[in-house]
Amino acid sequence: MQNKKILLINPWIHDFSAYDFWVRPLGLLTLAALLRQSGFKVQMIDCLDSFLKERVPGGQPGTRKRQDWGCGKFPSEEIPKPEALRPIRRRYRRYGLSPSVFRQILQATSRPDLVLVGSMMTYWYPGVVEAIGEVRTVWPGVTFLLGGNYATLCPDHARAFSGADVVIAGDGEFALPPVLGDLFGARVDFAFDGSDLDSYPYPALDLIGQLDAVPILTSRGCPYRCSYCASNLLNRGFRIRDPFRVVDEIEHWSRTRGVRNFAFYDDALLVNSTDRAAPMLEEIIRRGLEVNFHCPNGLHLREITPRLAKLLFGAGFRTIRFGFESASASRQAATGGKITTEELRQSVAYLQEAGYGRADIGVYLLCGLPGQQALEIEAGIDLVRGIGAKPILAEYSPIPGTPLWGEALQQARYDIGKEPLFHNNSLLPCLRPDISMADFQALKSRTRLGLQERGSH
Ligand code: B12
Ligand code: SF4
Repeated sequence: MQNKKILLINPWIHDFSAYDFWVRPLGLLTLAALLRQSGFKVQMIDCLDSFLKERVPGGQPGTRKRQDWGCGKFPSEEIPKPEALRPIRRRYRRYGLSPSVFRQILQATSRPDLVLVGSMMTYWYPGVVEAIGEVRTVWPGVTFLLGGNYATLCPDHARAFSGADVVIAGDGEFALPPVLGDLFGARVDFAFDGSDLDSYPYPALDLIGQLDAVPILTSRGCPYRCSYCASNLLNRGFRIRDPFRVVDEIEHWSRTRGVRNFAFYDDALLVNSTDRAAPMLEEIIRRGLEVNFHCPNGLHLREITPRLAKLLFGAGFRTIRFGFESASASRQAATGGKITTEELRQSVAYLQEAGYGRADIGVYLLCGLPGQQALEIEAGIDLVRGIGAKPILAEYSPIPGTPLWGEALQQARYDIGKEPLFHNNSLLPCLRPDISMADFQALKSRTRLGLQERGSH
């Protein structure tokens, strides 16, 4: 496969709002590393790379605003809403590179033998459609393979509307070799052991511009089965890495590329912490790695002990977010039992003792679940504030195939079964009809009462 060129594309986000909370195309970068190991020539265009514009010949520095911690605003421009979203009275935007810069990059790139397109949120598929359309205009006849979360969770929709030639569900490292073998008429093997995450190469981060933050995984999947979550549909069970190998990777990016900010993408970073997170944190401290860690995904509060809290603080975990979701005991039990209110109180107390302040301890509360009353959300906000943490409302995005999907389908205000655009969390598609948008805004304001905002969220 020495001569075969593969272009990987991370498409734009089309949405009402988007913020770069360390958003990097980790799945595509992992596939790029495996492809390169097998002898393919790989190139990548990350439409969300805020620094890419400067790499275009004659390109000007972007107007992006970055924070010190490697997150910040995406460049964006207002675009017309897709037909289905016309009645929504909010502005719609394309986040990422301008299409003219994208075309310039394509023109400076030699024609690939194959294009791999990734996808993240199901409701971001218009960015996929646009990217495929743009590339087809430049290279008619080139073959497109589409994978990622949208392709996995909405395969029929993706086949009908994305414009890709082949739609591939699931982890690309397992699915791609036979497809590439058929396309190129030769056997393709990726050099990794699917049961051992440490046998994967590091993601090909050299393919994206300036590395102001690096995404890190210590595991794939999650042992829990919460009814609103797709983790189980997207992963082959719960697989974990050796904690010392994770620290090797952090040290590698820190020493070779000067990276100071790392974002954990795990679904279950703290699960089985005695064997995983605790030794990893001790090793980070022992090696004297002076870097910042961020956890935009909810961590498991149940795992926090006084020792683990001190280790998190000592190792440089700056952005910590926890999944609590609801103060209702019946909701906690019905959705999967990952946490109780007593465990929340106890864990927050340990985090405070370790040195974290109220604004540092972000606690996610799901809102807009099917049938959920405003009182339940309000009680969650008051509880989290009352124990000295920061409540963060996480709007529920209904996901096909999850246990809660049936209820969501019945109660949604939009046709979520037909149109993935309506999965958008910011539409609050399953919000009860007796909760108005004004009520919801009032709940949002309640989360901020008495809180001096600090940090990245
Ligand atoms: C990290 C993460 C984030 C990060 C950003 C990540 C990013 N790069 O954009 C942050 C924290 C910002 C985030 C935010 C949110 N997220 Co999120 N997130 C994830 C998470 C945990 C991991 C994604 C990841 O990088 N995995 C690791 C890499 C290695 O895997 P991967 O990208 O899937 O790639 C593999 C395959 O997909 C495939 N593949 C990928 N591309 C391609 C291409 C080809 C051609 C092929 C063949 C294969 C292939 O192979 C890859 C390697 O195995 C997923 C859950 C999950 N486990 O996937 C949720 C998930 C995607 N998020 C979800 C949700 C709900 C949200 C929020 C709405 C939460 C909220 N209520 O606020 C917000 C929305 C953000 C917004 N609107 O701006 C949902 C999806 C919802 C939907 N309708 O699509 C998920 C599935 C979690 C869930 N609850 O079930 N998220
Ligand atoms: S604990 Fe988190 S990642 Fe695991 S199933 Fe529940 S919501 Fe998903």
